[in-house]
Amino acid sequence: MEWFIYTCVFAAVVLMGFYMKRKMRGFLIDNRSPPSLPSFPVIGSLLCLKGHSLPHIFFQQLQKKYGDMYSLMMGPHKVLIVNNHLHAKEVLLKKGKIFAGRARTVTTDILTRDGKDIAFADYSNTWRFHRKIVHGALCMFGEGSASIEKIICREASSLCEVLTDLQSCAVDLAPELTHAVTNVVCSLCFNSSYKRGDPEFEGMLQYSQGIVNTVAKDSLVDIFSWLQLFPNEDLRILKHCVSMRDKLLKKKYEEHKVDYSDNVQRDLLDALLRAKSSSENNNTGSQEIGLTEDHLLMTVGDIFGAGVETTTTVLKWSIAYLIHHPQVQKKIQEELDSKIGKDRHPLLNDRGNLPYLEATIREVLRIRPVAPLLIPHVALSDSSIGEYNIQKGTRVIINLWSIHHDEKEWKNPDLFIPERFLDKEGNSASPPSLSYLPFGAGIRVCLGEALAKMELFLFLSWILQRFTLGVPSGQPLPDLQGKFGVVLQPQKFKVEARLRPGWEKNTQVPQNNEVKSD
Ligand code: STR
Repeated sequence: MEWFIYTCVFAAVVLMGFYMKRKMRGFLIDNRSPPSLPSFPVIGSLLCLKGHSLPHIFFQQLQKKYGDMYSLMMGPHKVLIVNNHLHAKEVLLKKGKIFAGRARTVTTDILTRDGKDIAFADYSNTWRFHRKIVHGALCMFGEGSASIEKIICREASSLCEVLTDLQSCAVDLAPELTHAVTNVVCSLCFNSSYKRGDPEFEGMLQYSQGIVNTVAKDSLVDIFSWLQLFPNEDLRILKHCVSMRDKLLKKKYEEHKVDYSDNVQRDLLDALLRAKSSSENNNTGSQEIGLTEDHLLMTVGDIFGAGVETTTTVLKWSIAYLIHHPQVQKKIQEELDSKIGKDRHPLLNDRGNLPYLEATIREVLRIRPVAPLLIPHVALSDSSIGEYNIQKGTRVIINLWSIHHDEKEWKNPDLFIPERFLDKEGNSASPPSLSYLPFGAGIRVCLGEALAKMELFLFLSWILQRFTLGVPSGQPLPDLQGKFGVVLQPQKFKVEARLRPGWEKNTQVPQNNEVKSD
């Protein structure tokens, strides 16, 4: 009998042990993984996402049910959505290196020759090396540099000339804005610029839009790569646009190689060629470190594409919001009139004196972030975010939209209020919330931040010094929702630019700070 009791107790202990172990494992794993959307074999959570054309807004809404951080399955890929700025900073800053990876997808592989660029390439030594060179080259032309200011002012001046000619017509400003911004980036990358109507420029406009419409927007083919085996209209467009871009890049590259000299650095492409030639001379082996022709072309392509698409998009959003808020436009103009007047054009030095314009730019970047979901990061090893464990290989989407529209952080986040970036006296103040990352953060932070800020300030100040922008009669106000893609673009809209009183005759660059000479 005794042995029977001992056996029963022993069995009970063993069973209890198993039970506890399972419980504990459940606790350790389940309670430390983020809440998850329902998921089915093969398709994962795709049924839940179906029918939502603005994923940043849908992901923001899902917070109500799942909390700030939750996971879902995009087909076979585990994806974590981060909607809160503290978690976002843990990913981008505190654990920046761990989350510095990028996923390879069909569309970005086509665009970047299998990840030989900077924005979409996975974390590697080559990537770090490239980024360093480009960063150095951009700094050279960067803040405080007179040459970049001159280039932007030259383009702002011809943009204002064109606007004068188009005065009082209902025009889509997008091609003109793109032209001006393209010429700035073109000067920086290739030391060249385009005349209006240049067929090469027209071709560029076309291919760039084609790329934005088809690349990296979590289309099905990026989730299930085998779908590329079937006919796919988006992939056909993307390949066509990429081949147009490649022709242009190759032409610039060949031209630069012909008159390259170690002693002169005219532009970004020269800086890259110099890095390639010095690593070859030092026998570092440009192949190993990754300075192949492909890498140089893809890197320049990135900077060129990013430089054009992002700044043009923010200028379009700025104009859309200024048209919706004429009182904001008026305040900027009053500030420009009192701090600059009509006898000279705006300069970078004026930035500190025009806090209302600066606040408006910050507010535009908050309310309509260029890349509302950034570019997804990938965990390079097992790690954690907040209280949750995150497995290696998880794709991490930072929802900048939620971060910039967080009601706990921003009062009336959906309203356009530049004053939130000013103190009571109307001077520039640090952002009222830390929930603000328009250029991302950490080791993949936007390389063009300084350049973008210079361009936005100069273009907008030049335009608003001379013109008042409004809706042409009979036209609707611009739509403010946007089309989701690798950048969040506004829908096309028409604008009427009217010269302000006092500018009717002397519309061009004032005499005392001529910028047309190079
Ligand atoms: C725009 C179109 C093009 O011709 C080339 C590129 C490559 C770089 C991309 C760019 C695109 C869109 C904006 C991106 C940029 C890299 C960084 C930037 C995605 C697709 C942002 O993160 C907003």
